[in-house]
Amino acid sequence: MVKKVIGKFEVEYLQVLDEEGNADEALMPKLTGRQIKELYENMILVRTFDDKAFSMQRQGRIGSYLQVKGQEAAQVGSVYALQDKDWLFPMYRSSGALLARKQPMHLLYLYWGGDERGLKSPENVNNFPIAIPVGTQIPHAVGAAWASNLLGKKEVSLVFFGEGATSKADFHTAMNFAGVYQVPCILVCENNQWAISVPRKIQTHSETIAQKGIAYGVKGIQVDGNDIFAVYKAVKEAVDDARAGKGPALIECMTYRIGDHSTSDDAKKYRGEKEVEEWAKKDPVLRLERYMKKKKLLDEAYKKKVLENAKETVEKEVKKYEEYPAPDREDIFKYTFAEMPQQLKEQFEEFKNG
Ligand SMILES: Cc1ncc(C[n+]2csc(CCOP(=O)(O)OP(=O)(O)O)c2C)c(N)n1
Repeated sequence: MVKKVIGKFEVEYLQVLDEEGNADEALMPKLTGRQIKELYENMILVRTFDDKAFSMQRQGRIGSYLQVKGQEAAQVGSVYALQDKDWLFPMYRSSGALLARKQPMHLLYLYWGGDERGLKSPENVNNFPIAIPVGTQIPHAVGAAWASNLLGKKEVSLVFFGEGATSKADFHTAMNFAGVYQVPCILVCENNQWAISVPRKIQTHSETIAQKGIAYGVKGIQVDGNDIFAVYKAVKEAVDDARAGKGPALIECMTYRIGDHSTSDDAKKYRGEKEVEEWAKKDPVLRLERYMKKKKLLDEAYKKKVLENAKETVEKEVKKYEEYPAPDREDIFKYTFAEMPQQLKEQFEEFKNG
């Protein structure tokens, strides 16, 4: 691992793949050719899902949507290090992580179509619902990790948040708790350089997010977040350590939000196109393709097939979403309280009698 002094503090920095797709073999995580292809296929599926979601929002077929574009490596690489029994705490930009973590695609479209049933986790995997309030998922994840320790389970929590969220009390409370109780929680910051229109430079006076770990006695590392091998390696080591009782880790993935903040935003109003173009050259999908080409893991026919398969899956899942039965209107009465209060019972009776 390279120690890099960034500003006043020394933090570890990890990059395995350079921008041309050359790997530092000494740092390369243990992955078979099949696993590398699986990571690639997952990233293409996420991007295809994401592009479709964006265009469906423009067509009025889903509601507001927050694009993943540019952050696929940070999300897919991180969750690849988890076991199904581990706990994932996603934020609103974590559609890629959820897809890679077996959340059925049509359910994700359902959620973005405004139907909360889309967030129900499949039975065999522990996905928490998406948090829309900035940062509130961080103490939840740390709390779940604490519970795992108290129950003597070897389950790890992993939580995603942006660099903007690290300015919130939720982050600091969670970091302190994680450090004091040495909980098995991996805190993954997707530093995509912008919190809506607030650039990282004025978000925090810290040169890195990783150094914020120092104050709490939590291991902090910065990785090239557009390098899927660096992300996977750092998270896998942190997950293994956490599972072995060695406590939490803060992992800062340096990445970039290629799209607008959300479908209600226009980033051209506050950031230059040159910056976006520069980051587009660091595209995580492009970088992995370059590596795979060099290793003879990818040729044009395979690439075409992967994209075709992804498009076919997305179209099938969109159809499933659009044909999904509407929720029962009685559910609004049934699922708000564990037990209906008297007043609601009366309203429910009135509702049933039309
Ligand atoms: C508690 C709370 N305050 C404000 C907002 C409005 N808001 C939505 S996203 C966002 C910026 C968050 O930026 P960052 O944490 O860097 O994540 P990113 O959106 O870049 O992935 C804000 C202020 C919110 N959703 N929740």
